[in-house]
Amino acid sequence: MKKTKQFRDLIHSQKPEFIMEAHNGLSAKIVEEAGFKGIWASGLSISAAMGVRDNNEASWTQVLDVLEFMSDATSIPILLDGDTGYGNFNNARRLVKKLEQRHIAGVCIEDKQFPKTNSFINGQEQSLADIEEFSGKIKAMKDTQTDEDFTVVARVEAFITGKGLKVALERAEAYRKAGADAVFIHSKRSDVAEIEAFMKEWAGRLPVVIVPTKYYTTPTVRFQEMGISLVIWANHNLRASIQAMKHLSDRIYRDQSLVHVEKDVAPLEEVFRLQGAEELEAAEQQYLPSS
Ligand code: SPV
Ligand code: MG
Repeated sequence: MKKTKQFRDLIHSQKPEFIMEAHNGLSAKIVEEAGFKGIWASGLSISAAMGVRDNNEASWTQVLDVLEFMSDATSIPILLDGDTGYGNFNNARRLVKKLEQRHIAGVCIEDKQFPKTNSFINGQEQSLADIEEFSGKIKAMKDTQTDEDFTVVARVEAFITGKGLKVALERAEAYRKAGADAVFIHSKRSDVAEIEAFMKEWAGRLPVVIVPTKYYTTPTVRFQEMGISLVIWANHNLRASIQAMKHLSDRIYRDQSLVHVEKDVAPLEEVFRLQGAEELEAAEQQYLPSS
């Protein structure tokens, strides 16, 4: 099945579905092998893996290059965290064209200003995009896609910027009218109060996506009760790799030896397996002249 259709089915599933962050070809492959039905190409994680900030310091074509590796390495759908769309409606619609060419299933754009700042950094000081301008951007993206199953998710940053439920609902409704396929409602509270309030009033007008990074203690069953369609575990492969790499580098630096770490790292055979070395060996048999 096309990746776009796979993703469309996910967001329209009757129960919450779960997708997992990846930030390069390797982590994308690991997410697929774990059993996830989709991948979140996180802006935070991709930029952090490049050693830059989540402020559009990496150019959109650099992000596209990473995505291409992620898409080639996997067969499950990828939802790109497209930040604010990297410009105005024109930049955003060109993004859609390029994503479709790379078999990316959908893109999420957030209603903030370019260059964006991560939602968990000084959210109160961040300003929202003009509602009309952002709606036009969504419309342009939907008008550009050639695959009817390509998904555009509209991310509402009202709560992040200190605005209340009324603003969140007004914006979500405007983006629905503009043609968005789903709404991502974000919150930086450690409880689920804002999300719950939104879900009550929203009443299923479009599928809703959440990222429970800050309210991670909320039992997953509550998301089901609220009618959430898609839960994104947004940055945990990146954070796990930071922890693991720091620990390992410190240890090897101190020990000046590999003796104590060998048991803690993936065997080289596992690296080769993940890279698909076996397939190349078989292809060599088939295509190289035998000596
Ligand atoms: C990301 O993963 O880059 C996101 C989610 O946009 S968050 O960091 O929660 O804003
Ligand atoms: Mg992001």
